[in-house]
Order: sequence, then C-alpha cells, then structure tokens
Amino acid sequence: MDNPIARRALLRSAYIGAFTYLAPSFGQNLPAQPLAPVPETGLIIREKEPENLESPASVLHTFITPTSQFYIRNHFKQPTVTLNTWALKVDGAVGRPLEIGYRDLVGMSSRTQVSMLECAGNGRVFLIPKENGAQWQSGGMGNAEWTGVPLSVILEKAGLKSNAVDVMFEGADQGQIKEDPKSPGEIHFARSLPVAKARDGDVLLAYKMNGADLSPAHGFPVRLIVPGWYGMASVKWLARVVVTDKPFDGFFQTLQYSHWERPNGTPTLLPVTEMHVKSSIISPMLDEVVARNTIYKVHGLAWAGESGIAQVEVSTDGGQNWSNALLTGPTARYAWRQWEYDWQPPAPGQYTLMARATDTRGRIQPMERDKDRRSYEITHVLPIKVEVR
Ligand SMILES: Nc1nc2c(c(=O)[nH]1)N[C@H]1C(S)=C(S)[C@@H](COP(=O)(O)O)O[C@H]1N2
Ligand SMILES: [Mo]
Repeated sequence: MDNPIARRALLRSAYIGAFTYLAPSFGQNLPAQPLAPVPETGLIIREKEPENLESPASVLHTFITPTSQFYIRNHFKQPTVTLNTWALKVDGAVGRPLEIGYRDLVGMSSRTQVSMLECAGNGRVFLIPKENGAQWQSGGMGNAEWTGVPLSVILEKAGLKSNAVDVMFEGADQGQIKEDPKSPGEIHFARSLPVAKARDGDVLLAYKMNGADLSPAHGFPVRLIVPGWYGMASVKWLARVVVTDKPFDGFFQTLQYSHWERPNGTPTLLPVTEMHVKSSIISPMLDEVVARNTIYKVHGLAWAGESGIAQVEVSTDGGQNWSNALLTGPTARYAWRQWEYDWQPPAPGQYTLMARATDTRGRIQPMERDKDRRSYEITHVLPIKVEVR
C-alpha cells in the first residue's frame, strides 16, 4: 500500500481489530460489553470458561494463521492429556481392534497439508434475530499446515467390517451442557464421519500444526483434521475411534451442529458437514473510515469446502453492480484463497461493500439467510458499511 492515508487507515483498523471492541452500526445484536483481548496474542475472548477465543481481523491478512493467533473453540474445559498413558483405541465394527501409542503413530509415514478450519457458528453475531451460541464475528476461522497420519491407513489396519456405516471420534474432554437442549449428564465431545469420507485419504490424525507439536488448546497430542468440513468435525484430544454399524446420532450432530434438510419436502434434522462457498471481507472493517481520492485495496478471503474458488465478485454499491476481484496468494485444496480489489470511491459518503464467491462446482454465495441452517453455516452475503471522508 503506497498511499500514506490509506496505510494509516489500515493500521488503525488493524489496531482496533486487535485491541478494542468496535460497535458496528449493522447487526444491533452485537454484545454490549467491550471484549478484552488476550494479552500477547490479541485473540478476542468470546467465552472464558470454556475457552472460546476469536482471531481478530488483523491476523486474517496472512495465508497461514500463526498458531498463537488461531481461534480456539472449546465446548468443555481443556483436558490434560499425558503422553505416557495416551493411546488411540480403535474398535467397533472392525476385524482387528487396535491400540496405537503416540510413538507408533509418529513413527508411521506422515502427510503434511494446508487446510482451514471454520467454526460452523462463525459470523453468528450477524444473524437477525439473534441466535444462541458463542457470538463470533468473522474470526472463528484459521488456515494452518497440519502433519499427521491419514486416517485411511489406520482404518485399513483395523479392517472395516462390511456392515460399517460411520466412524465415531471421541475427545478426551468431557462435561455437561446445562442450557437447553441439555446433555444427558456428562458427555465427551464426539462426532462421526460416514465411512466414505473417513477413508478418502485426506482426513488426518494430526500431531503437528504449523510445524510444531500440537498445542494443548488445539488438541495435543493428536486431533482429527477433516478438510473441507466445518470445524466441529475435527475432533481434538482424540481418545477413541469407534466404527459403528448404525448412523451415529450423538449430541454434537443432533441437538447441536445439525440443520434441516427437506428430502421429499419433509424437514429432517441432519448433521452439519461440508463447508459451503463463502467469502469474507477482511478490510475494510465495518464502519471503517476510508480516505477519499485514493485507491483502497479491499482484502478478503474465500473458500468452498471440498471445492476450489472459481471467482469472487465485489460490489461497492450495496449489491447493484458487481466486479471481479483478483484472486491472489497461494492455492491449496482445502485452504482459503486470498483476494483483493482496488476500489476508487467516486465521492465522499456512505458505501456498502459486499463480496460474493462462486466455487468450481458452480455454487454461488446466497444473498439471503437460509433459516433451515438454524444458527450454523452463516454464508449469505454480509454488507460492510463504510464511510468515505
Ligand atoms: N474434543 C473436542 N474437539 C473439538 C471441539 C471440542 O470442543 N472438543 N470443538 C470443535 C469445534 S466446534 C471447532 S470449530 C474446532 C476448533 O478447533 P480449534 O480450537 O483448534 O480452532 O474444534 C472442534 N473439535
Ligand atoms: Mo465450531
């Protein structure tokens, strides 16, 4: 950015994003209290116990999110897992139940791949009317490099029986959900994958994040990484894998992280799975003041689950006219794609910026919120109001 005024505006927005709470005019249901960031990392506290921390917009300008600034989404108190006693148990509908120690796992041939995680509730604060759950703005997501053993290799070793339907993953964390809908007493965090996704070779039993051992907050010693799916599928502090001969209907894919689908017109509650096509404007931020007579570089991110991004369009007039953004930065399947757009505001005044992505399957980001998604999968186009002065 070669314009000093624009640069100052960007620095200012980065500073605000990291250290204070900015009350936007849009989405009046934003929390009223200032949210103190965690010192050092600048992560925004959404909930203290269990720890739920959001990445500020200022860290979403890089392709890889540094681990210390990667959002944290916990449902229960972070468990303490000791390496000496840790072992991954694999049983259920398998020919050879297994118990794999950490050394055994790390000694196997590994794969490294970049993939992003986005919480299915990311952007919830923008929903009108307000929905229950952690009030994430746009930073409930991050992009990291993961190293681990493909799950398919372990399932191959265990030998799936022909009646295998789902593979269930249980974390070492446990607790009780006390608000409605309540959990049946203490439960572990658990999710499942259909056998086909579990065996596709891209799902990892990850033990490294961005080149270092997993941190306790991100699932030490081993977590699942399910690329292309919303974050809830990537079970942290993995303790047990059970292959089931019936669909798994646990708490976190029925009472939470589920949505309505309408096969044959009948509403049916099904688990939230793959990420939809989405783009997010990272700068300017809501209510940012943009200098007139300059070219402002609008920055954003776009992603589409298991698909790639084909195109991102930007509107600076509330959705009447759209122009192509420039896709920039590295490309990797399952990673987000960076984009930018040079905007020359024609005159001082209020403007509404929007971004809309299309994926390689031809899916386009919707303009309207789909209520069947309950409080999850927030991908409709969000207006970013700014003022040009
Ligand atoms: N064991 C366990 N795994 C979990 C969770 C959890 O609470 N417990 N939260 C899930 C959700 S909802 C998300 S969005 C991602 C967040 O991963 P992160 O905290 O590493 O960013 O972890 C998932 N895996
Ligand atoms: Mo999540």
